[in-house]
Formats: sequence, C-alpha cells, structure tokens
Amino acid sequence: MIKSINDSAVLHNGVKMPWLGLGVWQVKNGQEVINAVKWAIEAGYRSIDTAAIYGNEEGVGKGIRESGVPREELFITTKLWNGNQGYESALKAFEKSRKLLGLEYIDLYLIHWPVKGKYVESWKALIKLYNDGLVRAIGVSNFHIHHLEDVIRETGFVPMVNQVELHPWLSQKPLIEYCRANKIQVEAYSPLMRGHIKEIPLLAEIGQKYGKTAAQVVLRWDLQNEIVVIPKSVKQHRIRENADIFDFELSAEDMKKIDDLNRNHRFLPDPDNINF
Ligand code: 1BO
Repeated sequence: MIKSINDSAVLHNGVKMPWLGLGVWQVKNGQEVINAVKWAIEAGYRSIDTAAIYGNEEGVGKGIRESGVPREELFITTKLWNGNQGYESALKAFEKSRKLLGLEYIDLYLIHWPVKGKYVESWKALIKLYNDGLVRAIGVSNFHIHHLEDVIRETGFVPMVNQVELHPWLSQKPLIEYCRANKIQVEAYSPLMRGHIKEIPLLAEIGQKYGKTAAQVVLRWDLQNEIVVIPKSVKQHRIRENADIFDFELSAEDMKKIDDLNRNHRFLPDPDNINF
C-alpha cells in the first residue's frame, strides 16, 4: 500500500520516481509557475512535470532553486517537443531544456508524442542522453502499444515510463497490462479530466464515505492501480488537497465502481491522429 508522499515507484533501471508529482501544463512561465512549484515542494511533493512546449521550464527551474530543497531530493521531468524530433534535433532540444531549467541533469526525459517517421530516431537520441549520464531515466508519452513495440524492436531499449492521458473515462486497461508486462511505469496526465470530474456524482458520493473530495478519490484510485499521477493546479489549497491522499484506502468495491466508469473518452487527440 502506498502510504506516504515520499513513497516512490521503482523504474526498471532501479531509479525511484515519486508516485505523486505536480503537472504544470498550461501554467504561465514566471510567478505563476514559480509559486506553484514552491507551494508543491512546501506541501511535500518531490516531483515536477514540465515540457518544452509548456514554455515554463525557466520558471520551473527558478521555483526549484527558490524552494531551498536540495536538487538531488527532487525528480524533474521534461519532454521533447514534436517539432524537434529526430536524432540531432532531439539532442539540441534536450540541451535547451536543460539550460532553461538550469539543471546539470534531468531525472526523466520523455518523447512528448509519437510523431510518425521520427519517434524511433528520437528514441535513439534519448538512449544516447541516458548512456551519457545526462538523464537518469528516459521514456515516452502518448504512446500506444504499437508505438512501444516499434521502439523496443528497433533499439532493444525498453522505455522506463509511458505518460498518457488516463482518468475514470479513459482507464487504459489494455495499455496498463502491456506496460506492466514490460516493466514500463504508467503515468497519468489530466487525471482530473480537465475539471469534468464534477460531472460524475459517484466520485463525490464515494468521497463522502472516506471524508475526501472527488479529486482525492480519483488520485487515490490511480495510486491503488500503481499509476504515477501528476495533477495540475496553480492554487495553493488545491495543490495541498491533491497531496492529501495517503491516509485512506479505497475498498475493492469502490475501485471497481470507478473502473466501470470507463468509456474510452479522450479530451486530447488520439496519438495516432495528431497534426501538431
Ligand atoms: C500538448 C500537451 C499535452 C500534455 O502534455
């Protein structure tokens, strides 16, 4: 059972990755992201998830430094944007992200989306960064099973993480099974359905039994499914609320009720049909 904000998933190379992190997609660079990062670290988070396309790596770096928590206690993720995919351009983009963040190394570097014809070459660049010791773990995001099969077949190197859209309306069970079988840690983005959890009264009803909110119920459901989760918020009380999920356990019956909400609904595009 995951009992503390300090508990971590262990990736297939032995690196520990906190089960809970702060996501900063659509958080403004500057004071907004600096505050969010500092409040999260103050609340006990040790993992922050950004990306080149979010445009806030610089602010994330400032927030980390201003938090006063030693760098080695933190787990920082960033991602390679689609327009920079390919071998040489991925290496350059990584260097730019690392400089903007002001970090000597990154904990986890991900390919943001499987850009057709490019993601295998990008993956080879990430393997080089890993072998050069510039990044502690490498992975992918928005990869279907067939994309994962491609990079594994072409390189023999299994991604440590696959970060995907995952929430009660998109439970991703077949992908989770494949990842488990291949020791790929699944990580959920948009876990709170971009605000749409309000439309599911069952979540608040379940929460009442445990003295928790609908959001806390969903985040706990992720943890009990051994999914790393990165809820986004820029509000200090929400950042704290999202971290208050380590003192209760959903029953098997409630877990099943949430599983049964799945309707394979995406708020973001299907990774097989991206045009960006
Ligand atoms: C376009 C960004 C999706 C979440 O990382």
